[in-house]
Amino acid sequence: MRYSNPVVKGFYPDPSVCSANGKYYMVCSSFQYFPGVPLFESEDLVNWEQIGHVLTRKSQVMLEGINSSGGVFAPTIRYNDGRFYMVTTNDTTHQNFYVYTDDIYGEWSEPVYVEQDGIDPSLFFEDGHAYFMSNGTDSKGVGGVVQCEIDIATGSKLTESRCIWQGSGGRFLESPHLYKINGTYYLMAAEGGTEYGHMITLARGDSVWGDKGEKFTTCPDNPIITNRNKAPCIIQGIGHGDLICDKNGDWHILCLGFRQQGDWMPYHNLGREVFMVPVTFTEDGWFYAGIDKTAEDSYEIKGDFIQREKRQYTFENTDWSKDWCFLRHPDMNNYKLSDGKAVLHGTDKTLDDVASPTFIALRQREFNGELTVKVKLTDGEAGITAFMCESEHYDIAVRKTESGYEAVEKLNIGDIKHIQNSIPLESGEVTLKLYMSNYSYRFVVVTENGETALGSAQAKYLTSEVSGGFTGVVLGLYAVGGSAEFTDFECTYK
Ligand code: 6LW
Repeated sequence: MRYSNPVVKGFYPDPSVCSANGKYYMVCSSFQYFPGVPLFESEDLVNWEQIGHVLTRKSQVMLEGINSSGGVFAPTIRYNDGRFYMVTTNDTTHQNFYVYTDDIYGEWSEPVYVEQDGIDPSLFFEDGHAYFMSNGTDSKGVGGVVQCEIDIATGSKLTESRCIWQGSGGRFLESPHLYKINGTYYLMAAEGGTEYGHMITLARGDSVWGDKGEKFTTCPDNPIITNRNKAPCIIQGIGHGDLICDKNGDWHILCLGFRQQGDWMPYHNLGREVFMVPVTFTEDGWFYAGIDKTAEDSYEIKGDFIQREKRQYTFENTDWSKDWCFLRHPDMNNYKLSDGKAVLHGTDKTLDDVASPTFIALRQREFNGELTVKVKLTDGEAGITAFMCESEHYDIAVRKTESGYEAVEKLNIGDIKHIQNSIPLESGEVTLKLYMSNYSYRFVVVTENGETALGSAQAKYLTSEVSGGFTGVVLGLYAVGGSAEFTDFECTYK
């Protein structure tokens, strides 16, 4: 069959994948959002269903007061001896830790910390030994891919941390993963930074520590995939990936990439998404990805199945604990989430605060679509937000005023906080609509008198190119300073 990329759309960066019991499992970064580390399952590597999150309890991860794009960085998932491990970094507290479970559908353990610095940790298991690597600094102060052997029961180091590879010369060496294939140890990583220069690079050795137990040997044909010289091309930033062998013995890399808004519009608001590219081994024992070492929007994979795509998201067909996310550590007393209805109790925390305002969101999956929701406000302010981070977000809301109610459209772009439009309303009960396209968001209020356009704003300001950081736009429902009931939610993509 022929599949289309991305295989998972929207802000799901830094994919890591493993296979177990005839299925595939994938995790992604979650930064300031809670629960942390979305967890997916697949039968075929093309169709991915989110089955939950790994970090579901506050005790597993500290997110209090953390900055946007801080918190939970690139995770790795591995399966060994009947047990799943997820290892990650809390970049805000500078801690590397792993959690584990024997039941992929159940809860994961409390964190086990490893005293090695750096980000993007990974695990490699062999013959009863567990190796921990990260992009950090070794015991002698040498930076690069750094590895130690650990006691997997306690996280304690059994050897010193040693630099095993310094990459192929690109900046920001990250996301190292080690694999043993036909007796050779392959070390795959990303370089170039998670932007337009991103790439995946390769090294190999004859032991877990590299050739002659010393250092890994760099592949002469790096990078093994990048889209940095591909233009005009919507798909950019290809890098940070994990290697997986399918049931037919074919190899693939699941990696991150992003779709820029247009051929000549190098901004991406959907965040970094999951792409899959085929892998080819060469006669000299190296491998590369993609047909010509670039990522395309579709590929052939063996098998007779279809690629399913969800185009419509409602309260009824989503799961509050799987599909939706909160900011930092939410106080669940402020949320009543039931069949077909969300009642949100706002606090004094707003979307501009580095805190946990009353807010619940889905990832924006496509450029083009529309979101509709009925809001019944009693007091304060409540509405929809296209949310990149606390400094960049667009909101359409109902507000209580001294004399009644109003609908308001608010643009927040860095230091510019602008109310673009507001109209009086007869009651606090109204339908709000957000129209999305490649280049803009449009805001509409629906009353008995029909649709009233409040205005529009350019999508390019809700991007990493403007905001910096590593997240993408999520579509949130929020309340501040009062309570509101949300019903008839529908988000549909074209
Ligand atoms: C992550 C690094 C990266 O730790 O971005 O694209 C960082 N790669 O590997 C944050 O996602």
